[in-house]
Amino acid sequence: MHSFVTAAVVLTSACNIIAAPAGASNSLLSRSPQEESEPCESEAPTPYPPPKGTGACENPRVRKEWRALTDVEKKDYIDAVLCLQHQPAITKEQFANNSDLNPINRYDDFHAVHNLQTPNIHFVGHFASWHRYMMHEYERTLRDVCGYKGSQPYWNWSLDAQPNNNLSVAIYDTDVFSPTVGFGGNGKYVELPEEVEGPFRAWGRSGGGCVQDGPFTVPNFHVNIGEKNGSSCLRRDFLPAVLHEDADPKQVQLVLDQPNYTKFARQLEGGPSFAIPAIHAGGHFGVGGMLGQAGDAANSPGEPLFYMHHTMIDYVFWKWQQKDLENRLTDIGGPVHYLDFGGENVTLDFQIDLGAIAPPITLREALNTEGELFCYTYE
Ligand SMILES: [Cu+2]
Repeated sequence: MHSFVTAAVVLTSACNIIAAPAGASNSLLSRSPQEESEPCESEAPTPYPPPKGTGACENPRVRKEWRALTDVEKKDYIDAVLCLQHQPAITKEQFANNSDLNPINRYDDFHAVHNLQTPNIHFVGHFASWHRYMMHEYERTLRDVCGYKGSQPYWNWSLDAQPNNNLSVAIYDTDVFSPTVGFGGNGKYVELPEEVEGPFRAWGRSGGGCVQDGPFTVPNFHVNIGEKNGSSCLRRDFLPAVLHEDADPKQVQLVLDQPNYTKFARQLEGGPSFAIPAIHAGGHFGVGGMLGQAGDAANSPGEPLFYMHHTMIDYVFWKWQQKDLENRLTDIGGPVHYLDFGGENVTLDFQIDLGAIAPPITLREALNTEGELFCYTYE
């Protein structure tokens, strides 16, 4: 048993989102969390999550695709995300001596921890498990801290991909990007500053500035990590060509067809070059392009869609495991260090952690979505 178990404190719901006043528009855009959320009374933040489950995962929570949620469920989720920005950070101490990362609120915690660990959690054998753990803790925080009753949803981009029509913007014309029942749309178009280099200059980027509509505009939502001036707006820079190509159902199938974990992980993440499509890259660059947070490896959690995208990645991971669960609950491999294929490999005892958000767990624990630690499934 881990030592953190005894130190854990169970949080009760601390943040009650009050219903919009009579006559208010249904639009999330018109809502101001400052006015309508009860200031989420902060209890002493707990450094660690509640104890692990008592052993059996009897009623796994079901994670669903965004469009399978009712409009009320969609709104509950988005309200809970906004609520995180009104809760005090629990990682302040962890970053006390790090002048680059100043988490202010509970949303920033995840962004800051991801930023710090970026060199150690991408293009490694524990990439999928680390992000699985992050999604789990984000979901748990939405529920425990912000009173969210549902499960973490995902965005299945492959439902909308048109790889043969890859400049079409229809992939963004869904409830996921709706200003009223989704995450809002593109950023305002801005010219690319000359000094910005990257592989996507010629791919038809279309935004780059602050998001214009939906719930995550200023002043309702701020990005407080990884910004030159401390705090900024959420930016998006839709790049349909890359999203269509990477979100192609054939790409998903290619990942699912891999015979062992090491091959699965390589196919999932692709390479650091973007010449070859990879499903993980699509959600990032299709939304963040060159100037949006989603396209920045370290700072992509500044984009609320990051969690929808990475839960989709986890869904693919889960689906791959389900094809041969008996073996795949213990199949792991891939490098300990960034791109160090051929070097030391991770094992089931390898540990991952989320800094001050959550304690170390082993990959053995992370591989099981219906075990002692995680208890969820997908539909
Ligand atoms: Cu990441």
